[in-house]
Amino acid sequence: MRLAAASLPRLPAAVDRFGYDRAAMATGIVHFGIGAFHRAHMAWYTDRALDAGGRDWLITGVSMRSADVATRLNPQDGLYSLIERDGRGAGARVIGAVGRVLVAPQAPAAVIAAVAAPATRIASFTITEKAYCRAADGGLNQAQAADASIYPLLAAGLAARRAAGLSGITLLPCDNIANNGPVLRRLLLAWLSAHDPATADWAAQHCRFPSTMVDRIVPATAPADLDMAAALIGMADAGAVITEPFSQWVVEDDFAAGRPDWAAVGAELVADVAPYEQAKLRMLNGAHSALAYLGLERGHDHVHEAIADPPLRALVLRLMREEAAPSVACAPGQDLEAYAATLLARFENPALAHRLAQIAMDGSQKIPQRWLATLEANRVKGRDCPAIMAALAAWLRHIRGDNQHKAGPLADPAATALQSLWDGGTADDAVHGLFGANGVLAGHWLPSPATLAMLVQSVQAGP
Ligand code: CS2
Repeated sequence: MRLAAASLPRLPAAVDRFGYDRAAMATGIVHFGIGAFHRAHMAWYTDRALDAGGRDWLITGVSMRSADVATRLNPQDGLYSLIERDGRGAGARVIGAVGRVLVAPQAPAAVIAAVAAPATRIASFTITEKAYCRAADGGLNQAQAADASIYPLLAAGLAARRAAGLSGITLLPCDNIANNGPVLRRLLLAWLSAHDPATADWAAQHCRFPSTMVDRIVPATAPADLDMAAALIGMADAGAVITEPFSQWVVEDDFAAGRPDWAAVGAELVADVAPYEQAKLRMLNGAHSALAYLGLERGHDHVHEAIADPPLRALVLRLMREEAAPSVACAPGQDLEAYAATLLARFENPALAHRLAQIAMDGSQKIPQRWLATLEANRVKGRDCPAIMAALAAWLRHIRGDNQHKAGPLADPAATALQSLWDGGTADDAVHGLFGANGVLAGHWLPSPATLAMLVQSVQAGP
């Protein structure tokens, strides 16, 4: 037996599930990038908001590349189980919020029609940092954007809305990018201005681009996880997702045409997301990336193993408390000491098997907002950041290929440029090619020559 609408009555009573009538609901959200993270986060909030009495917010998921999620979820009527797991046990809930999954390369017209549908009020995104197609100067890389990105699909969908006299929609980015709302707005308007100026004006006037801070640790689902899910729910589920009990979502409350009542189910709707987003990117994600590069070097595979390694644990605590936290402009009542303690406990969760190699991917896209923003804020104040410097050195060795036996070949959209930093074979070339004038990551952090010399030494010193 496999999870689907027809098999719902056969679920064991202990499995939590949605209670609303999906057939009576319209689709209000088109979500781009329907991977495990979305299914454990925004779809879960939306599912419970529908259970609390909301209507017409079903989600059409869009996969930008592979048909994998569609082949898992569509035969199950979009249903899947979300398993929350920690050292004490596991609990499952069957989520009903996803109606169907489209595969953009196979059915671009259906994706455009979904954006243009009168009932659609939100388009949301978890497409990973690189899929926003940002150029080094922060503008849109038009060539990348022309190649199977979200932009041509959104442009056609929004143009159709404008032509039909429909309302604007909210474009809601849920990726780990600082200031993600204004960033998406700038990039999308850049695409539209170049290709359809009238729709650019219309979108600038009628669409909204709120920023969000999203947080839930969701490892990629492994085959053993699906077996565990089947044992819990008493039937096969090819779309099951495993996550931690913790979840946080801070959303700027600025929507063009309404939103589900996410606040009723635990999301925080605020006027300014920046303090939460800074704390999360610099403390959680900053610690994660440090654990990834330093942890792989020290022979670990998973986050919970790396955080139990005493020198690494001390380094991560220092990074969070003494380097990242003081760089955050806090909101009233925001307690970063307590936040660091919660993060530590989450990293220790032994039931997640969160792979360091997964976090180590796409460093060039992640490190600016995770480490370089912290380094720059501290530099301006004259404070050193030895923990982040050690992590940066580990990343440089990772680029050189030191962790290949564990992490495989360098997975990064800038892999070619990064690897060529090591062409001359010296740490000096690599460090200056990264952070010197015209370096691959120049501009985010403005280190002195002495600081760069220290980084060179640290790379050479090794783990
Ligand atoms: C991780 C994040 O893979 C990574 O780079 O740091 O996916 C992290 O698990 C999430 O942002 C947690 O909310």
